[in-house]
Amino acid sequence: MPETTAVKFEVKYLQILDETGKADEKLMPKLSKEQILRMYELMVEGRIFDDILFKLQREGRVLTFAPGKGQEAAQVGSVLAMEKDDWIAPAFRENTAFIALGMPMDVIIQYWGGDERGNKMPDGINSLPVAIPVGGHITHAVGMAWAFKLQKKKSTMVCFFGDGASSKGDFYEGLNMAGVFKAPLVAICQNNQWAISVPVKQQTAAETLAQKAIAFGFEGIKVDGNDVFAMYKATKDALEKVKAGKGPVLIEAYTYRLSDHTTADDAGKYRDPQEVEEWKKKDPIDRLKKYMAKRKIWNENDEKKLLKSAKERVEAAVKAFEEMPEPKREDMFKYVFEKPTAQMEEQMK
Ligand SMILES: Cc1ncc(C[n+]2csc(CCOP(=O)(O)OP(=O)(O)O)c2C)c(N)n1
Ligand SMILES: [Mg+2]
Repeated sequence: MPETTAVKFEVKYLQILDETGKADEKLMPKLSKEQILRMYELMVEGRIFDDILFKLQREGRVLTFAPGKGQEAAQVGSVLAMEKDDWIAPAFRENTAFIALGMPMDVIIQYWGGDERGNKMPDGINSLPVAIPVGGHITHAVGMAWAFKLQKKKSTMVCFFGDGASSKGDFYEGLNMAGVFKAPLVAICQNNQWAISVPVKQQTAAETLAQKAIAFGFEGIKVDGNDVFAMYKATKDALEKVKAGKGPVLIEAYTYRLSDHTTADDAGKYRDPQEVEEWKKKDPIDRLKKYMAKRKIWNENDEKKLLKSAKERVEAAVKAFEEMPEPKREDMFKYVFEKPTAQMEEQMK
């Protein structure tokens, strides 16, 4: 029997800003000088936040913390491409996305300080709470996106999750449904190469995570996740497509977790230090800085000023967090069920 091709697919890859700080002008999205500076400021602020929170945990001033070092471009680029009515569904490593979304840093720290009130989004912050169960929030995000469609709202869900989450049933169930119902969803898989100590090669035999979208019947694109311009453009294009009713988009942000999984982990036990060194050369912040220096819109004096002011902002947020009134002990029983069970009443007493 002669073989013919049933159907052919391709997965595109997008990089605009390379490791040397050179941008492909043909692909460059329209961004003002101010917007580019804002991207840089947010990425630097995210990194400083990360460094300070890591140290706070070591001093016992916050609980286990999940650092996002290395993933700043993936988060800032995508959040800045969003519009006012759009929503995010974060996993647990999206602190820089929160900062870019305008969430007050003391509230973010409150969450990591073990105070559940830090998971209550302030007015105007369109985000679901932090989702620790890996991949579980994908189905919620799809449900919400579908609801937006049924309610004829302009909003879109932007759902962040990791390479590890792509092995979960929630990922397949959620994205399959999103495809069938053409839910307004942009799914951003931050492939940071590791799920705690499990490398991405053990998550999938597929060449890319982006190509999984093909089986769901929508577009998947692989993007250099350490390139803030590419992440911005890919997200903006995806949002436009999704809002035009053309179905969801899956973006694989190809990036790297430069730090430990959390403060409870020691990545040195399972990762080759050489691999980390190679990825440091692709640092998203360094390459944007090189680009800005080339364009003469940034100098060492600007850098000094930013490092100082960003540190001051984070430190002020830490102080505000530490001065917050402590949560009431009984609150942990109050909001689990509509009415506490008899057993919970007894425990509370
Ligand atoms: C359902 C579930 N299983 C296991 C865990 C423990 N756990 C926390 S993070 C993680 C790995 C997640 O990897 P990935 O999705 O790649 O995200 P990353 O941590 O790299 O950002 C695991 C297994 C969990 N939180 N939830
Ligand atoms: Mg991962």
